[in-house]
Amino acid sequence: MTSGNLGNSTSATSPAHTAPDPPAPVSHDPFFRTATAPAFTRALLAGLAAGRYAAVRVPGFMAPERCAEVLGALEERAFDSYGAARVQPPVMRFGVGVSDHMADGGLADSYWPALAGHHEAWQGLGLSFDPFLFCREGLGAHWPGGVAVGRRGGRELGAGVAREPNQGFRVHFDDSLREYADDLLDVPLIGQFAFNLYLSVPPAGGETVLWRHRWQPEDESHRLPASYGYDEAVVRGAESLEIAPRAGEALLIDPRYFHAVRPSRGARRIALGFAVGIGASGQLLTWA
Ligand SMILES: O=C(O)CCC(=O)C(=O)O
Ligand SMILES: [Fe+2]
Repeated sequence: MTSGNLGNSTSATSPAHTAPDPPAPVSHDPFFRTATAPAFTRALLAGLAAGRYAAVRVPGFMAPERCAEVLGALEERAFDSYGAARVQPPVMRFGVGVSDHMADGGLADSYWPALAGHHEAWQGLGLSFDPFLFCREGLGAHWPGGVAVGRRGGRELGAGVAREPNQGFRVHFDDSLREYADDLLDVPLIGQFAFNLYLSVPPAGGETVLWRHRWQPEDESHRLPASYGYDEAVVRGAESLEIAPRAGEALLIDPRYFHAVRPSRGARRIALGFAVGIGASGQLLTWA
């Protein structure tokens, strides 16, 4: 600390020499940052799991022609919305995820027939490739343990959904350890990520924001009634970083940091998404 102008009588008497207020103290965690790379390397995945980064971006993860094929097929279809009681403002989605089938700290039986319908709907798009398999392969290409879709009771969970949060996602965090009473997957997890591949992004808005704050019990006073989300006051004062995703980009975040998506303006914001765990087996496991 320096004492600045203390003892400098000139600046005290002459407005012309008045120094501006010193900037507010800036505190920055050098590990609360984004890495941008051409691929999800072993070092980046390990670094994200270990807390060396908050997010990893891979621009151009999916080629424009492939994005256009998936997007063109999805744009023709009607999207569902997440359960309206829990997800306000509404988020549209194509496909089935576990979050609408939670019961008593576990996964409701209703998930499985819904997942059969999900497979039919995705098959019905008539795509020339499986976009979730493509994403998994790119995600796990350099990971020694490889990648697979997670299982529960021996049954394969859903591989992913297309999500369209045009009005944004509220401030929330994702942590399957806290959401489910027991392990969601047959293999216990030692780390968690959230994966998104952006097919279409708006010209304005649609940013993903992360805050350097993880859930603590006091945060429940900020929880919005019956919602998945929290009042933004829960992250007040926390360091944040904002990511404006590009079409074709893959983003992997540590979803235990509180995060949100800002409302989009001017175009649909459609992303393929799934949860990723690092299994105690060493394999990456995905689910939706
Ligand atoms: O769409 C995004 O950028 C992030 C969505 C989200 O909340 C998540 O993937 O956990
Ligand atoms: Fe999330």
